[in-house]
Amino acid sequence: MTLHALLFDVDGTLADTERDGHRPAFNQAFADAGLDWHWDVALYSKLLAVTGGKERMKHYIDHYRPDYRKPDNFDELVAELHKAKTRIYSALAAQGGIPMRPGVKRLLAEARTAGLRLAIATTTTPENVTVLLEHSLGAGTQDWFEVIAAGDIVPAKKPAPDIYHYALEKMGLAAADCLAFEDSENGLRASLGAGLKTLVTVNDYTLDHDFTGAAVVLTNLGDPGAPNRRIAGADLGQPFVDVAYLRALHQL
Ligand code: XBP
Ligand code: MG
Repeated sequence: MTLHALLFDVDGTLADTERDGHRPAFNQAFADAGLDWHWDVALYSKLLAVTGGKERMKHYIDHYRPDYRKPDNFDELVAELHKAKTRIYSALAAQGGIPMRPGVKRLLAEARTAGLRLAIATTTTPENVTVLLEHSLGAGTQDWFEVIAAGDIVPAKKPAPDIYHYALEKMGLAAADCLAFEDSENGLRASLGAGLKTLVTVNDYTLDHDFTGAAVVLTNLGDPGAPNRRIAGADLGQPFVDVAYLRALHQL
């Protein structure tokens, strides 16, 4: 079995986008529209159970706002709010305000040098990904990824495996040739559902998620001078993730 490709989730995996990117962007869009909807850090943690921004807004209204009377054009309102939220998020990301997580840039660069193919599989809107890569990973880095599978390109978002199936099909690769990188339970269900061995790096929002089935669960990718911590799964005896580590993990 040879490792050919790495498939990355974006939100929470490449960068901590949720708390300081998506969440304030939603709140700004709500305020601009004159709505009294507001998602604090604790509430957003619960709302993250639902992937997809439009789906999340509908879930919020259905489960947390029994007082809110939906207008006839509620779906259109949600779509408009989501467009506004995407503009606000993109502007934030374009200021370089959302840095990559530890080890991400190094590992991506090393993987490219080693000839590994790279792809993205995320539920977020495509524009959010390209702006984030361009401004936080570096100019031209979206070309590092031969497939950017994102958003509504498949009808069923994570935890459905569809976005991973889509990326694998576009690359012409079998799941067994690849590794996936995720940060959340929904993401892991999606990658495992597509048959992908998965490395999880947790963040504040996902620390207590159920990561049963992950090959390894780490605090972050780590760097040679900044070790990570292994929370569960395979012990490869190295406190940072590099290509040799990934090849060994893939063999297990
Ligand atoms: C990410 C999501 C996305 C973002 C918001 O999940 O669920 O919905 O929170 O982006 P994952 P949009 O990391 O598992 O892909 O508002 O563009 O949907
Ligand atoms: Mg994620």
